[in-house]
Amino acid sequence: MPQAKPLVIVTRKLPEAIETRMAELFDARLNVDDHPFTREELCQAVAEADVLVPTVTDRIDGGVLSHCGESLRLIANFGTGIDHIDVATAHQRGVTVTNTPDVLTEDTADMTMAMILAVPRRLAEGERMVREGQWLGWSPTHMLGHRIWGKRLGIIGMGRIGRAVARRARGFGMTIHYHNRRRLHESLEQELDATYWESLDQMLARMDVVSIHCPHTPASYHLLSARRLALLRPEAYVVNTARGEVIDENALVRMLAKGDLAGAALDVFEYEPAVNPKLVAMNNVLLLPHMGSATLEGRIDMGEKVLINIKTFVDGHKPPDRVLPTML
Ligand code: 8YV
Repeated sequence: MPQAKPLVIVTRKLPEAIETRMAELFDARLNVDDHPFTREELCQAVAEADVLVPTVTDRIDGGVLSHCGESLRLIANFGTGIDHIDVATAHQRGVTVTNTPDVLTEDTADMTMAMILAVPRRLAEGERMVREGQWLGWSPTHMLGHRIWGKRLGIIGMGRIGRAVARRARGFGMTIHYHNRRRLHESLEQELDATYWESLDQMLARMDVVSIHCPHTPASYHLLSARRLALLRPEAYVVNTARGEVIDENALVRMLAKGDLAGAALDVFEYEPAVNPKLVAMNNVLLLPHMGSATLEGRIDMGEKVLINIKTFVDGHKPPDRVLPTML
């Protein structure tokens, strides 16, 4: 007798090709209208599913996991960051967790590079001016920004994305500095031409641009605290494509408002999708709606990773992208 297909509950709308494959392989319950799951829906999903496919918009904490049914064995996250999932509790309950690393590295690095350029060169500001009919013509002193080449880029978190940003930024003539939990192997450091700073504080005080690429964990929550932000030079820019929680956003807003920082480019926010209205009113800030990895190709690659993780698991093998509590 053929075994019943596992019930896979997907919390958000995925690219069509992925949904089609999902429905062929599994008993897939898809989110046709793409509404973000309520907490109640999430609790119900973990109670019913064999496999749950959540995204960054689903907070799967201990409370949600306490509703886990007997059948839930795998949480195959559609995304790399897993700070929205209580991985330790999932493991205690015998639930495997996987994510989708690697495939969004280059897209996120491209977006970061665009953001590093955008604020110092005033791209969004200039575009708004033209669109609003405010451009009165060229002048030698009009819309002067700051050059990026020759400047120091400080990367916080030199993992896959941090390194991909370093490679790009070198091509733009920036010098690369980094702070990481562990120093890179000498050969990799040489290849990236990157200077390691054991002390984050000391690095911050000397950078022109600081870009965040570490995951959000209890240890990195408010890593850029008010005290650390105050170490930055007033000419410095902050770029964040990682997680909003890594920066004390209120402290950042206060510094920008006082002119203690040159600007910021933010793709993620501490309370997203809510954005501090004070940021919205600032011209020297680029605000993006968590779109760092948002390419169609990348989303398909991520979906394929999710499919492989589920299929491998269902076939009784270890899925390739397991996230272990010890990795966090
Ligand atoms: C994804 C991300 O778009 O993968 C991540 O961790 O932050 C994003 O780039 C999102 O997580 C999809 O769930």
